[in-house]
Amino acid sequence: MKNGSILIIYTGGTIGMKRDSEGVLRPFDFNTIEQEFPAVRNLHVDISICKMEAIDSSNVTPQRWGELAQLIAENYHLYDGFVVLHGTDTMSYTASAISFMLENISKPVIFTGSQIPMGVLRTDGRENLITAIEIAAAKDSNGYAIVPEVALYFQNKLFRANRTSKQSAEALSAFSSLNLAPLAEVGVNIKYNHSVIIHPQAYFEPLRISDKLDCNVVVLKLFPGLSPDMLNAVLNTKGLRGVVLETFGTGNAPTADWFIEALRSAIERGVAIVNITQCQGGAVAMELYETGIRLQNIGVMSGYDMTCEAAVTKLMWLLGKGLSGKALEQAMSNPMRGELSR
Ligand code: ASN
Repeated sequence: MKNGSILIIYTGGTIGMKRDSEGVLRPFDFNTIEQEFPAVRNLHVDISICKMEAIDSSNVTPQRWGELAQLIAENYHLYDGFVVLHGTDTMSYTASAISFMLENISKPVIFTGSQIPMGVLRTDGRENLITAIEIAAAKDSNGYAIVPEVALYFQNKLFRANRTSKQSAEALSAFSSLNLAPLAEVGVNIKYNHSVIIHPQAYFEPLRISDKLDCNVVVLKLFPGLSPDMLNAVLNTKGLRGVVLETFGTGNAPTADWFIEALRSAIERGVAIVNITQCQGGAVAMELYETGIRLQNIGVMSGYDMTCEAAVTKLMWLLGKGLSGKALEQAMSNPMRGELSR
């Protein structure tokens, strides 16, 4: 008997790449993945495969996130879970965006990929794919999905997708989730961390997608030496609606008047500014230092412990829903998909 049905959605990335005659990694025809990797057929899970145009994930666009969300929604009633094969470079962005765009999710959507191409003997893609399928199909004794979330599986760890960042271009443990414990750790057994996994309030609510994103947002990373001209050039970008400001430490920034005035004037023009830390772990706490209090006083919103990937996709999503002012600030500062701790 089969243990469930899974749709694997292949979007490209190293997991589906081979070297061409010049040694350059290029996407290969998806149909060969089954020849490369027949073991997927031997799992006790009904597996269907669906292919989007294979791209290097550095070419991903918000429009593609919409297409992926639509694809999951169209197939949602047909499968017990989904595995999305995606390039690692922007996987955390895509997976974060999808976590916001899918509303009322009660089935697993597990992103994975690899650092070493599937066509290479020492590939990490094999284990990542097999375990991602197993997790996507896993059910509890009542028949409910064990991980009814958008998650990311890589190198023995399952993370909440919108808590992850790509941390290494070299290590096989390419992703980190420094502000949230893994949803599962994989050794001889798969050990689920049940207290961290989010369950839907109602299991049988239909899935809805909200795929309208407002992309008039920018990520601005502070560094000593940022000039007034550069800052103003960014903040005066035509049509700008939101800024994810990557600040120092616990949300600190220069107190210079030119800096504060530039931000204040952007906020007055209706630009939402969200403060996240450029540290990999920890959270924004603007009340701690004068260098944070000045931001708080002019209406910069706290992004708490959100990753940059979560903050930028959440901001696109909320602006796309038409939120602004206090409603935007409230939604930004509350966990909508477990993306921040408060
Ligand atoms: N450049 C690849 C991608 O993100 C990297 C990978 O998948 N490991 O598509």
